[in-house]
Amino acid sequence: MERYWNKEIECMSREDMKKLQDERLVAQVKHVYENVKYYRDLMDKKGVTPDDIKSTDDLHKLPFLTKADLRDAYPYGLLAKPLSECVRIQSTSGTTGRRVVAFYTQHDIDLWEDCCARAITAAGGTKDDVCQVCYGYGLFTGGPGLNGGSHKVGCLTLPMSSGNTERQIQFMRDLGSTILCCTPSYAAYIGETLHDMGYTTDDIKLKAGIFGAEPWTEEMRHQIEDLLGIKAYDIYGLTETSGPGVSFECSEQTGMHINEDHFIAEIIDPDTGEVLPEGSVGELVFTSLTKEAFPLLRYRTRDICVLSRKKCSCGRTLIKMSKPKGRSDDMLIIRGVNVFPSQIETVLIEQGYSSNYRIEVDRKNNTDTLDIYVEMNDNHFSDVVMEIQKSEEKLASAIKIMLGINPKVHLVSPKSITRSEGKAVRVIDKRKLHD
Ligand code: DLL
Repeated sequence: MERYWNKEIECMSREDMKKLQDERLVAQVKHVYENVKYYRDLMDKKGVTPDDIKSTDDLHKLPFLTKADLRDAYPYGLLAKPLSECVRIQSTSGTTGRRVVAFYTQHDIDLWEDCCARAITAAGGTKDDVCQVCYGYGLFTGGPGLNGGSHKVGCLTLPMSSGNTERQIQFMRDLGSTILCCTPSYAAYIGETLHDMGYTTDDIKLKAGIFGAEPWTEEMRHQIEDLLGIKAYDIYGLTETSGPGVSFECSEQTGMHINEDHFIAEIIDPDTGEVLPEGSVGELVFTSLTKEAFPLLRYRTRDICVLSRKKCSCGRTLIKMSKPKGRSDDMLIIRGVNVFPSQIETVLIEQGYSSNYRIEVDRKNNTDTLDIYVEMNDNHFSDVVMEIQKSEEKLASAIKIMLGINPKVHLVSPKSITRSEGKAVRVIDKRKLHD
């Protein structure tokens, strides 16, 4: 039986939802125009005033906000409430050269946690569950967001944070955790460690996992489900829009429902900025309707996906987004061909390898090179050089069929690729180092 955290909203008719969004958008644009000089200047430059925005049909008139704007306005330039009303910041790690600092009023935190409560409920969570949260705590939004959602639902919450994997498993066993929240790469690592410690899925009580914060394929979903004996649900969000819980999967698992009472999603052509019709692949843009302290309007996420209003068997009417293929800035262009790491992951898992791999791109003699390091597992393990070479060639040709370019595959010993406890870093583009 499908459970809802807020059935009235999650199953609201399209007509009523549009009315709610219209009202909220008009008020939000006014709030931002009056309180955020940076965005007011962008609107003035475009010749748009709050009076021009009468409903969501006028959304396209508003200027976009980009990561570059966030950098320009860092740290306080997009703040829409006095600091005295803000109670928290969260931030990205800044490893990709961008540090985003987001601000929250208490009301913002309540709404954010409510979105996470919807995700936990959609994954079957109730107050009888034991929810182990192994996303990082601290500045990263994963730990605090799911922690808050879990409290709201009334689960017994284990605020583990990431790391110390054997201890994670000990707690999981001792306390009978039923829901696991972490990145998919860490879930795979926990599953692998469980089996390495000599346990099976019969030794744990997990039933569901809520995994997100990084791209992961359907193939990886099945692998994690088998390793942990659970149903694995996707969850999406970004620091700029509060954190996890912007969208979440239901039992149908054909995309993530976007919490449309809080966020309007658009898909645009990343090159021209043109709004594309439903069903088109493009860049996801969010307008937050209810955030007080850090309300971004038409924020370009760089995430590439598709929106769909197809009727969902779970009963929710909220629009769905497909799994992001990866960010447009994650896409590699190798010898002129667009390559998403997720395409490589799909082939590896289909061919019976694990999700432990590393992609290295370089440029030698003016030609791009693509090296893929993959761990052998028990099925493929061999110390006969000829056999290893044969497996490498077989895998390389399967990847060539997917990508259209030839990689060099290197099979390496089991457990030789560093495991991830948070967001996995699987791509090393050495070309950037040379440029
Ligand atoms: O990763 C928030 C989050 C925490 C989401 C826990 C889900 C679970 P950031 O660190 O700001 O925030 O990174 C946001 O991560 O723009 C996507 O590119 C990527 N991302 C997040 N969730 C997914 C997902 C958090 N389910 C960026 N699938 C986003 C694919 C995801 N990519």
